[in-house]
Amino acid sequence: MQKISSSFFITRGGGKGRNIFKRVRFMPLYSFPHHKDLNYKIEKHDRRYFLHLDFDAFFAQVEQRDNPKLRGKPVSVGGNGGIKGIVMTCSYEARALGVKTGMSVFEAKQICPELISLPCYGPKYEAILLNITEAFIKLVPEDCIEQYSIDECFLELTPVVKDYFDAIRFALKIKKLVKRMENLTVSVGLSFNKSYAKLATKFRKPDGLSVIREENRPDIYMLPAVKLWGIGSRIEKRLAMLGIFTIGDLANCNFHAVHKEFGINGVILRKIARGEDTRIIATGKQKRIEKSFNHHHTLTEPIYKSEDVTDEIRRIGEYMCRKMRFKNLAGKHLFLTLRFDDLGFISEDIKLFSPTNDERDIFEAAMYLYKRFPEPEPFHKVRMFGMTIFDLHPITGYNLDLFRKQPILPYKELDYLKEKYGENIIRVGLTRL
Ligand code: DCP
Ligand code: CA
Ligand code: CA
Repeated sequence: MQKISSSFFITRGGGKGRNIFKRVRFMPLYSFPHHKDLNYKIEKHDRRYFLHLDFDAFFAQVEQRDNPKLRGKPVSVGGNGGIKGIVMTCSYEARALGVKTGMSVFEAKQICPELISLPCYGPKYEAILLNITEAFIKLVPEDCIEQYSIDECFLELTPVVKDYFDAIRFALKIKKLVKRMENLTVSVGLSFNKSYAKLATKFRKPDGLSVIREENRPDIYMLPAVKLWGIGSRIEKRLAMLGIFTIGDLANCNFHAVHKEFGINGVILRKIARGEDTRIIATGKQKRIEKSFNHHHTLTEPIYKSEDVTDEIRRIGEYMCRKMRFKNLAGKHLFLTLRFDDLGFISEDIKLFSPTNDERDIFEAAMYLYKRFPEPEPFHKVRMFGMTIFDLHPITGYNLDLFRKQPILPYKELDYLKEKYGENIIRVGLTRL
């Protein structure tokens, strides 16, 4: 099962409330379908059943659930609870009065003076989808569950249903289960591919259940193209310039015209419009592996003293290793880049014997590279430190090299502490044993 966590978006330091706000805002809510996820060996899915689930007015509904006084009232979530900030979402009562996601709270209050604006509490919302997807494991195989965003998931029902009637019964069961577990309503869409299922969810909200079957194609083709997954207002405008307004226009348009305008993404959009989305449930296993990680840090005051430079290299290495561990990857090819005040960028690289995400190895390799650079001096100080790691390998444990002489460190626990209390709470000593 693929799980999304926003913990990597937490900024270092800063007040608690700010972090919570950032955690949610920076979640990758809508990613463009990637062409590598499509299966080009088949033209379209045949007799497969995908269910898409999306919570109604998510953050607002949760707040109304937790405080009965807010029920039936126009409520918005986002901002600091006063008039500052942005409306991240609002209850259906507020929507009826003209409040919209993305407005400033100030603007929303002018349109709807009785609006109750609440601050956002990210961790509470994040836990909900995790809870219900855990429960789904009892109903469908684990690799049929994909968390897509903070309030959305896909389920493939093909292994557990035999036709649409069965699938609808199953969808109703899921809706009831969510209501019983979390006391929240969801809207669901059912179809033979993921994009059409996601499209169907929007048809009836709140608490809806909609189905798109093969024979509904003429109705789907009449809808505006912007309703499709991956099409936002900017792409909508560019499509309009090609004379494409509806899903049907996109489905029937000239292949080369969209390819010329959007490249491979145009081809994907056309396929999605035609109901030829051949993606399957994305589990952690099928996830594309990152090709490289890099991080650059520019100092406000350039440095030259050996201990300062060493400390900066060590810090950047620690950060890179934490990033790799978070993604369960280990790298083998390391680049160190420095920018000197007078010499410009200089880069050196080294290939390691085995992939690692242990900061002791990365620090040692980086220091070995650093010795190849001209030594920083008061008249040529270092302004920027950069590290890139290529040749990434997926790992299951933390240390791959069984013959290593150093003790294995509890990196999982260390990372947890850093995530919770900030980068500086704990550091690994680098003196070799
Ligand atoms: N969200 C956010 N920033 C955005 C959009 C949404 O922080 N730009 C948050 C608030 C939403 C949640 O993500 O409650 C889910 O987003 P949706 O787009 O699914 O919107 P809602 O669930 O609020 O409403 P709907 O009933 O239309 O799905
Ligand atoms: Ca939603
Ligand atoms: Ca959503």
